[in-house]
Amino acid sequence: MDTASSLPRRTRVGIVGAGPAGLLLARLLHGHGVDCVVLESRDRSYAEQRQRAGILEQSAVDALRASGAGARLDREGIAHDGIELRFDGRSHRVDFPSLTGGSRVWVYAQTEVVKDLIALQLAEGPPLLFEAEAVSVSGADRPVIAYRHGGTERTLQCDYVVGCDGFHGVTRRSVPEGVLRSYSRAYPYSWLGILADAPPVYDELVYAHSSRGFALASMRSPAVSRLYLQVPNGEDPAAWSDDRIWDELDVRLASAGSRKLERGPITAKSVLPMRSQVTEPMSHGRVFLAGDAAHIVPPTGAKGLNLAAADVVVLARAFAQLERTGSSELLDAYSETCLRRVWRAEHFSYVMTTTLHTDPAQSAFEARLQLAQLHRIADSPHAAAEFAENYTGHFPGWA
Ligand code: RFL
Ligand code: PHB
Repeated sequence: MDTASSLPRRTRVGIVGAGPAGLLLARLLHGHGVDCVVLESRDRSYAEQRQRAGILEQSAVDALRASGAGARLDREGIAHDGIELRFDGRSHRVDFPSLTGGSRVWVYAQTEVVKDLIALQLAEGPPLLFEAEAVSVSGADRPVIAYRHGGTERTLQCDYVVGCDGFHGVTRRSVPEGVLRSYSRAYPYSWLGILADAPPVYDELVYAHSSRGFALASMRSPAVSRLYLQVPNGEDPAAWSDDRIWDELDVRLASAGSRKLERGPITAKSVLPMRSQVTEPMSHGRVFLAGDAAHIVPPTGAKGLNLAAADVVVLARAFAQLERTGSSELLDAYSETCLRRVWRAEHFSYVMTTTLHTDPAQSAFEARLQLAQLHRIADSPHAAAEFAENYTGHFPGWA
């Protein structure tokens, strides 16, 4: 694939970006016999190492299995039947299966999802080019991707293009001005995220509201913890020594009778800003947007990767219908179909974020409202079921 003559010049579906959305879409299209090519601006190891999401909904797990990339996930993924909310000196467990009729989520890192999909794709196809940066997508009816590879600018003629190139990607920016609407919100805080070689002490994820700010205890494996602290926007990670991080986590995660974290070497430390953003519609002519290229959520609800998977499942089904029957009915409905789930997740992520974090400008009254909302989830099975359906992505009656 790397000599100039063997580079693809045309394809049915050109996919920009080899994050989870682009890779999963490529595998699903391949399974349906739809020809496609994936262009990724970074190299393989960068794409595989980027630390991000950790929680998969059942529907994302099902899609990964359908793509052929479910074997290691089935061996190493950890099923979680609930999460713990800590606030106001108490701790409350939300039990997913009993509240949703059997739903649960899976802890399996995005890095591993991406590794599994890349390995499969390099072994079985479709073509995947690393260090191939799309510089523009032109023409809505017969789109052409211009990209840079090996120091040369090349083109890929496509019947369709799917921009899976994340929030900063080029596909959305290539759509003529005035076609797309954008809705967004910034938040007055960020997350300091760490990875530590320390066994998680809690069996499930712990989301903690505290007057000092939000904290989250998550995990990557039985030996590796993933932990987050709310910090001010623009915070320098260097201002946080390892001891300061562990001490602050202990204070914010403390609740009556809870265990202290086990400490270990911190192997990664970064500050992540938060935003909500939705682009509508998620298509223009034969150019489609999927995953973070179309929408961003703050990480609190663990929805970003799951929304990306949900988008490409809809798209793959639509392309399969087009290929099989010539009908573009599902493709024409793509944006509308996806936006329903997108806005549901936007709302949940927003509510969860604003309920659990301390806004530096918030009044004492607003802080009491946050606690009232958290007590409601703890006290009412209806409120808890609403939370559990959203968290697991299980919505009765939805296709
Ligand atoms: P990605 O993963 O950003 O991949 C986009 C890919 O496109 C490439 N690219 C280009 N390639 C070619 N030409 C160009 N011009 C290109 N421009 C960009 C990029 O190099 C990259 O490889 O988007 P995708 O595939 O839509 O996937 C979205 C998810 O990565 C994202 O939503 C999640 O990580 C969000 N998220 C979480 N989601 C969950 O479902 N559960 C979680 O627990 C969860 N935790 C998180 C998260 C995101 C976080 N951060 C970093 C904000 C935790 C954190 C801390
Ligand atoms: C993670 O493990 O990285 C993670 C888990 C849950 C979230 C966000 C991130 O809500």
